[in-house]
Amino acid sequence: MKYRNPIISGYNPDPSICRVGDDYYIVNSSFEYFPGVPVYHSKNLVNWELIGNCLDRKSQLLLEKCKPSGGIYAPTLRYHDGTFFMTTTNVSHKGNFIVHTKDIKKGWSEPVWIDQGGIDPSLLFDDDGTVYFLSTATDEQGEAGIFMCEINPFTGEKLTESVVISRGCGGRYAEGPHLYKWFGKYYLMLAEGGTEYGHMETMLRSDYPYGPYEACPHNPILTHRDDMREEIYCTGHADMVEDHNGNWWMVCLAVRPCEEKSNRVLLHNLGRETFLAPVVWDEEGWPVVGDKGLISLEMDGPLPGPEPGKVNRDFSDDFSDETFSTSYNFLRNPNMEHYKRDTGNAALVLQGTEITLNDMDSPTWLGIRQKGFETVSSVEVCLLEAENNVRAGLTAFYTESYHYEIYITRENGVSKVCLAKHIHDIYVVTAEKEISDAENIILRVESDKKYYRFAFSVDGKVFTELGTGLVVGLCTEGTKYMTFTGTYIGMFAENGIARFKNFKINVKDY
Ligand code: 6LW
Repeated sequence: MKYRNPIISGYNPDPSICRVGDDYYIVNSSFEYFPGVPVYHSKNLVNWELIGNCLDRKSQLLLEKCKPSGGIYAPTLRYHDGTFFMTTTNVSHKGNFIVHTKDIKKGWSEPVWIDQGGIDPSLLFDDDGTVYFLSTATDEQGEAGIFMCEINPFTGEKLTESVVISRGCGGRYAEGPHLYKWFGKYYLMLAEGGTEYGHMETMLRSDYPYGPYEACPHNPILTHRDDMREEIYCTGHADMVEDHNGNWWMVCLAVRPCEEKSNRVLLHNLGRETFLAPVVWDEEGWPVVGDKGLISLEMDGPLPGPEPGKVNRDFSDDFSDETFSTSYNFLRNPNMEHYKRDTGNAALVLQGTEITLNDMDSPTWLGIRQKGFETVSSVEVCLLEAENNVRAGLTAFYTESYHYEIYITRENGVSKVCLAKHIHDIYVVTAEKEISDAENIILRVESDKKYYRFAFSVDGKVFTELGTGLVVGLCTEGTKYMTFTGTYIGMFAENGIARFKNFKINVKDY
C-alpha cells in the first residue's frame, strides 16, 4: 500500500516506536516546550493521533528559564510485561530518567533518575529479565561512546557499573542508541554523523549484550547525505519495530527543505519530522531500509491494519469546551492561571505579564506545531485591559530571538494593529495601522515556502496586508545558537488581558 512521508509532520524529532498487539505508539523530543514528550497512536503506521504527553506536570518536567532547545532531548518508548516505559534526558535538570504507566492514556509516574550520564537513553528488556539502560556519553578522556548498565526500571536503581559497548562505526557523534534482541542476537542501532546533513544510521550485531559487536557490511543502513533528489535530508535517529503481520519498519527523523531545489540552500523551518520506511532482511540477517538506505516522500510497503485514511493536519479551537487540546504547547513551565477558557462566551482569555516573546522565559503564549509549508491561520482578538506596551495577537514562532507577530496594541489611547519581527539581535516594528477601540480584529497569518504574510480585517471579509516575513528567518540552520526545534503558530498576550475567539489553522499542502 502507498503512503506519504512524513507520517508525523512538523517538529516531531527523534521518534521512538513500540507495538502492543496491533496498536502502535511513537514518542518524540520536546525540548523547552510543555507538556513534554508527545505520544502518538496509530493502527496502520500512517494515520497518527496525538493521544497525550508523557510529561504533563512540573514534578516530571522542570523547564524554568531553560535555554532554547534545552529541556527534553531524545526519548525511547518500550512496552514490557503490561507496562510502558519512557526514558529521556532533561538536559536542563538532572539528566536521564524513566517514567512508566500501565495505561498510556491515563498519565505517567513520577520520574526515577538514572545514575548514568549522557543523552539519548534507551532500554532493552532481555529474555532473562535483565533490563539494559544505554546512553551516549563521554568517558574520562572525553571520548564519546555508547555506555550501558543494568537497572531496575521502576526504581532507577543501577545494578551494574556503566561500561562502553561501542564507539560506533566511524561517524562522528555516535548517538541515538537502541539495543534489540532479534533472532537470538543483540542488534545495536546507532545514529552517527550528527543530526544535520551528514546524518546516518548504522547497525551492529553480537551474540552477547556487551559485545564484541560486528558492523553491518552495508552501513550506513540509512542516509541521505549524498541523495541528489534534494527532497529529504538529515535522515537518522531511528527506531525499528516488527508489525503484527511480521513485517518490519523503521521510523526516523528527517527534514524537508523550505527552499526550492534550484536555490540549493539547505534550510528548514518546520523542524525535524517523523518519517517511515519499510525494512527487509538480507540473507546474512542484516536490515535493508527503504530503497537501499534511501526513503521518499511517497513510499510503498505492506502496511499493517486498516487502509490509510486522509491525513488531516488542520487545527481549530472555538473555546467552547473546558479543556485545552493535547496539541497545544506552552513555553517552559506556564502559569495556567493566565490561560482561561471562557466557554460561556466561547473565548480564550489570556492574561499577559511583563514577560514578552523576546524573553527566554514563559510568556503567556500557546502554540500549535506548524505542520506544513502552506498554511492559513486566523484568530479574533480584542483587548480587555491594557497596560503600557500591551500586545496581543498571532505569532509565527521559532524561539525568543526568531519570531514574527501581528498584534493589537494601545498607546496613548490609540489602538493599532502592528507587525513586528525579531531576528537575531534585531527587533523592529515594521508596520502599523490605527483601528477603532471597540472592534474585534481578525488577525491572519498565511505561509508558503518563502513567506509568512500578515493581514487583519475588521469584518472577516476584507483583509489588509501589513507585511511579510521571510521563512528563512525562522530556520534551524540560521539561529545564533544550536537549536533542534521547529516553527509554531501561536497566540500570545503581554502587559494586559486579551480575549481570543475562533482560532484556526488550515494546512493546505501535505
Ligand atoms: C538528540 C541527539 C542529537 O538527543 O540531537 O544531534 C539531539 N544529535 O541524537 C536532539 O534531537
